[in-house]
Amino acid sequence: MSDAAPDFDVLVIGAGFSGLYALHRLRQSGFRTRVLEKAENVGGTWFYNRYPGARCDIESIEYSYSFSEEIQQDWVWTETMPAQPEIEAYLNFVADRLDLRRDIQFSTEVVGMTFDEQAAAWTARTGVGESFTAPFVVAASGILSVPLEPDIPGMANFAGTSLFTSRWPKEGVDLTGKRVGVIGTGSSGVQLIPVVARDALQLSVFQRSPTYTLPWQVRPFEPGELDEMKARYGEIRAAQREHPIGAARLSAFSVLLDMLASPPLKAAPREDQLRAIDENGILGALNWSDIFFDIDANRMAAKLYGEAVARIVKDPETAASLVPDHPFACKRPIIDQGYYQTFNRDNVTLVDLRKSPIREVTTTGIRTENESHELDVIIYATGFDAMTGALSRIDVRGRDGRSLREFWASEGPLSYLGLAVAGFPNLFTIQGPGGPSPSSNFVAALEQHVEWISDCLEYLRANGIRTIEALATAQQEWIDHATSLVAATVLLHPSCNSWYNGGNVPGKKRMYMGYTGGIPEYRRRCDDIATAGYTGFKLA
Ligand code: NA7
Repeated sequence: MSDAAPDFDVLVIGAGFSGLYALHRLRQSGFRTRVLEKAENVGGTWFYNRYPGARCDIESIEYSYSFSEEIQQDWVWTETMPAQPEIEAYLNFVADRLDLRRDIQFSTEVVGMTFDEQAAAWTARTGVGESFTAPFVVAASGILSVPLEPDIPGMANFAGTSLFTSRWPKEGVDLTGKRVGVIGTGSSGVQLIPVVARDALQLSVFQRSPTYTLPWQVRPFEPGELDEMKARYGEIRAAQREHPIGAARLSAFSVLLDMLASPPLKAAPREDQLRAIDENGILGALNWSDIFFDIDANRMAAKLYGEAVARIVKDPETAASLVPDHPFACKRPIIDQGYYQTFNRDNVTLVDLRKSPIREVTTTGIRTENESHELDVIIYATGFDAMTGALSRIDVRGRDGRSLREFWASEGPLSYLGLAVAGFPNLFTIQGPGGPSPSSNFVAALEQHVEWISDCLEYLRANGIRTIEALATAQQEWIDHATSLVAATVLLHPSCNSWYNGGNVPGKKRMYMGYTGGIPEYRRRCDDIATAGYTGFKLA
């Protein structure tokens, strides 16, 4: 780097939910800020994941920014839980309302970032050879933004249309009359499958791991309902702020909290168990407190879950294939609208890959061990390299040229508070590993991070401090603490391959990557650290 003054005070990577608020807040604090965004528009995850059925699992009035009374009053949500097009439109509305676009450079992919210790500044390089310098970088690059492409032989040979849920074409895809195969039955697959089944001539669902999913009713707001809520938005936001998951209304996470307060399954007589599924179906099968801590209780719940599924899915073999064999709650909860009912349709077939794994993709479809499926379209709903994926795709070089990618690959996804990594000064991560976002309302979690980071930068500026860097000891203590919170739960069970623990990515070091102490407790800890002069960080 030359002796020239840096181009900006802060570079922000990504213009999704986190990057947009970071830009607004940092600009308000007087920092010259530039956002670099790979896509041609704002939205991040909600820009790319435009597959049919894509929807959030938190209510719209809570899955939205709380920092602007004007925005929360002026934006109109139409449904209890927002679908992708509405969230994308909301983020465009916010970008326009706050005049954010003038500081965002779109279609700009950051491929490398190097910290110059002498200049105490980062240089970010883009795919087309541009470079930008700034003392600080805020990585708002997303926790679920790097799609995982499966390594199935022959994928490139398929002569039909190959689609990824996480890169769905903007112009949409007409699946009417098509023979469609879907690979993947996580949240994306479960949302997509019922919608595709309505259009496709035939739908084959290629399922490697069955999933647990909670039936959910999403509905349009009644006339006047949203206005009534907006009139007491202060109250709603206050409740949200005090809630462990950052969302006080009904959500998949709040259902989990209710389960924790339920009676233990192991102590329940058979007639109570049956009554639970008689009265509450799938939810009744899982509504027991001990399943989070006791693997045997969890397995009992899985059996009961299978009984509840068998009451919906008519074909016994299909119903049996839909019963998961990993512990409930070790993956992020999923909610659905009519998932199991979809398997009663004549045009839908479940292909159980546990019985007959995929051997290859051919020019005309998918061949498993036992049979061939002729297809016009293959949809991959195969998940993400979560939490660390986005920054690992960039060649990030910190102190002494240390590579973040290599550090995380060899040591595991370590981070102090999910905010910073030792050896990488002046680099802040929004909801990095060890932060609360995997088990909470992401928008509530990111707002806290953005505010903490911008307050920190103001503190550094006011005190003439040039560098801030997490200490390795503090980082290890934090990760040990975060891990200790889940040690007694099924979250760490070896049979669980989840993006929560990196088990879904071949070769990734396994470690639980969230913080389950709740956002209020997390906020308190972060605030105490700041008040005490940023303990656990080295300031220079
Ligand atoms: P997930 O939840 O990671 O699900 C990915 C699915 O894809 C899962 O069923 C995987 O099976 C399956 N998968 C992945 N690779 C393969 C191959 N090679 N063959 C067959 N099946 C495969 O990702 P989602 O996008 O659905 O959801 C991610 C988050 O986004 C979700 O938690 C919400 O927070 C929003 P596996 O379980 O690995 O056997």
